Formats: sequence, C-alpha cells, structure tokens
Amino acid sequence: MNKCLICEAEYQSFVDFGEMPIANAFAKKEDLVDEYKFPMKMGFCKSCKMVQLAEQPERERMFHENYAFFSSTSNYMKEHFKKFANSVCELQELNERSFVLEIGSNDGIMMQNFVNRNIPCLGIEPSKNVAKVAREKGIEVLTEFFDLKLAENIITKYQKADAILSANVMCHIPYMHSIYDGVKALLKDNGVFIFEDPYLGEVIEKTSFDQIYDEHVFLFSALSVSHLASMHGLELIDTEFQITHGGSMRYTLAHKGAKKVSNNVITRIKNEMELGLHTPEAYSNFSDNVDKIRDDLISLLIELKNKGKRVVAYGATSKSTTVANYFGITPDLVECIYDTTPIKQNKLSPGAHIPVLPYDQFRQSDPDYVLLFAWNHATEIMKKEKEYMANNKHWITYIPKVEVS
Ligand code: DWN
Ligand code: SAH
Repeated sequence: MNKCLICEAEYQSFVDFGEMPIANAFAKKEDLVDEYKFPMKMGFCKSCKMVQLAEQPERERMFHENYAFFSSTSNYMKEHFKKFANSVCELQELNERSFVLEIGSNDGIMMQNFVNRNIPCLGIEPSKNVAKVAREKGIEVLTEFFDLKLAENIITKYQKADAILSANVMCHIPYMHSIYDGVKALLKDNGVFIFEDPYLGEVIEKTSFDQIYDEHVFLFSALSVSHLASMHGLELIDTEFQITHGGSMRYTLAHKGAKKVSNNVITRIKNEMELGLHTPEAYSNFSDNVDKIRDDLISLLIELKNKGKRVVAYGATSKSTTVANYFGITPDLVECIYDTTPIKQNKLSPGAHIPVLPYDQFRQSDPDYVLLFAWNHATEIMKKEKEYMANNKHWITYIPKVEVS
C-alpha cells in the first residue's frame, strides 16, 4: 500500500515498470558507473482521485544545471506558447502595470511573448542551464524551486500576480499543498492560475504509458484538480483540451467565488465520471495494454533485425526512457537515436544505453525504419521529413498501437 501525496489515504498501484533510471540522465560512457535507478509504479487514490507515482527521486537529481530538456526545440510548441500568452493577455486585459509569473519557465518559450509585449513578468526555473537561455532573451528568472516560501518572498520583493502560468510543470511537483498555498497567497483578488499538463483521460484512452517517468509524479484530471483546488480556497473555473504532448488539459483556477465557473467544467467532470476515471476499474486493463504494445513492438523489431533491416530512432525524449527500459530495447534492435539537442548528443540514453547522435547526421544515415520516440511531435516531424522518408523508408509508431507507415 502507498500513501496518497494529496489526501494521505492508502492506495494501490495499477502499473509497475520495475527499476527505472532518471529519464533525462543522458551520459557519456565513462560516466555510466552505478547508474541511479528507482522503482517506478503508478497508482490511483480512490479517495481524492489523484493518479500518482508511488515513489519519485529527489528533485535535485532531476532538475539541475545540466537539465537536458530545452522547450524551444519544437517550432510547433513555440507557436503554441505564443497563442497561450496572447490568450492570457486578452483574458486578464494585461498591460504595463500587470504582473505575470511562470512556474517552470525553462528556456523562456512562453515568457518571451510577455517581454515582447512589455508586460512585467518573472520566470521561476530551478534548472540553471535552461534558465540561462531565458535570461539571454531578456527575461528575469529566479533559479529556484517554486513553493510557499518562495511565493512569500516574491510578494515582498515584487507584487501579487494577475496571472500565474505553468505548462508541463505542475505534474512534476510532489509537494502540491505548498504550491497551491503559494499560488493562493500570490494571486491578486481577480487573478488566475492557468496550467496545462498531459491529460489523464488521454493517457488511459491511448495507453500513452510513456507519459509516466520520474519527472511526472501526477497525471491530472478535472476531477483531481477541482478537489485539490477546493482544499486551498481556489476553484476550477475552466478547462480546455490541448493537442500538445499527445493530449493535454489546460486548467484555469481562481479564488473561490471570484469568477464565474464555465459550464465546461461541469461537462468535463461528467465526462470523466462516464469514463469511470473516479473508479479503480478504469485503470485495471492499463498494465495489460502496455504489455500488448511491448510484445508487438519487440516482435516487430526482432523480425526486422532478422531480415537485416536497419532501424534508428527519432527524438531522445524523456518518454523514450520508459519505452526503451521497460520494453528492453537495446542498441542491437535500435542502432541510435537522432536528436537536435546538443546536451544529449554523443551520449548514451539512460538505462538502455542507445547512442544519441546529432540530428544533422540523420539524413546521411539511410535507415530502413525510423522509430518515432517523439510521437507527440509527429505532425511537425513527419512534415519536415516527408521527402526523405518517401525514399522507401518507414515510420514505426506505438501509441496507441504499433503501426508501420
Ligand atoms: O514534461 C516534460 C515535457 C514538456 O518535455 C518534461 N518532463 C520533459 C520533456 O519531455 P520529453 O523529453 O518527452 O519532450 P519532447 O518534447 O517530446 O522531446 C522531444 C525531443 O525530440 C527533444 O529532445 C527534441 C527532439 N526533437 C528533434 O530532435 N527534432 C524534437 C523535434 C520537434 C524535432 O523536430
Ligand atoms: N514549461 C516548459 C518546461 C517543462 S519541463 C514546457 O512546457 O516546455 C519541466 C520544467 O519544470 C523544468 O524546466 C524544471 O526545471 C521545472 N521545475 C521542476 N520543479 C519545479 C519547481 N518546483 N518550480 C519551478 N520549476 C520547476
């Protein structure tokens, strides 16, 4: 039995991936001594409806001065965050006297849009290397972990916020009560807290099990977010589905009673209840569904190897650490992974030790098959590679099922 991070009730896990490495711990061969691993299991708390990791490595092991994920590697995501920022400007009628805060601002992909519009803003980003890139774009960043204590310091040194934003960060933080207390203290009376994260409903429906890795301690739903908000005098007032990261949800919260609750919150929760996301039954087949994808993909890779076909991978994602390690994909099945991120290149992938090579070499590699680890960017990547792949090469994808195209 595990103890819920939100309500402290006991709950059981529904999927067990065994020992997993840190998803972004790309390393040189000589540095691969005593690779850190932790037992990765995900469970569902019946009491507060939160889906969560039973155990998570300490935060400094994951977020530090060599953090390997830089948000601006996707042009689509740059556009996405520009639209996100514009929608906040409109919703809150922001101007030069407003104040916007982003929790987990990474390389400034979202904040740069506020800077461009002369709207005062502050990023919070504990990973120093990515924060440095944001600062070079003229964005003010505090290189600290956000929590209640930091929120109190920000109120003293700056001002309360018209909007607190966060994308793909809330689901990384186990100490949610300190975060929500901090947000509650920092928000102006009419302020909004808007965050988005991979959506539980999509993960269950598509069996996108690779959204589960060390950094992702929670998979949220409107059900679990509305409950958590109500524990802190906040209220879920809007939800909006996003296609990013394989299916995400944007949640808007405000002080309780301060703003009108949109009808779609009620519809969303009703829909989640119809899907049964509030009951253990919704999670009972998940593990078997993952194993079916594993069996199909491994059979395909072995068959291709036996036929003498060359398979490489595309995108050294955090998600691929779960896929490669749980499925047992080794370099004899997939030669290498091509990726545009310099800090990952010429290193080995965590646990599975597949070489990561600079993307520039992809076009000369001439493989027969390309396993798309960055499946969430399929539209952007497949468009970019259309001509090259037309030359008798095939994509392999595996969410929601194994497909060759
Ligand atoms: O939640 C998180 C999300 C926002 O980003 C973090 N915990 C970590 C990270 O997860 P991820 O590593 O699974 O994210 P992506 O965006 O799926 O990673 C894409 C990878 O593929 C990057 O390493 C960049 C690379 N890439 C590429 O080589 N060529 C990406 C694109 C779009 C490309 O064209
Ligand atoms: N918002 C970006 C980055 C997501 S990656 C995007 O959507 O692309 C997750 C980020 O959260 C990392 O940059 C990590 O350093 C940051 N992070 C983790 N814990 C945090 C905390 N307690 N406070 C602020 N940022 C945090």
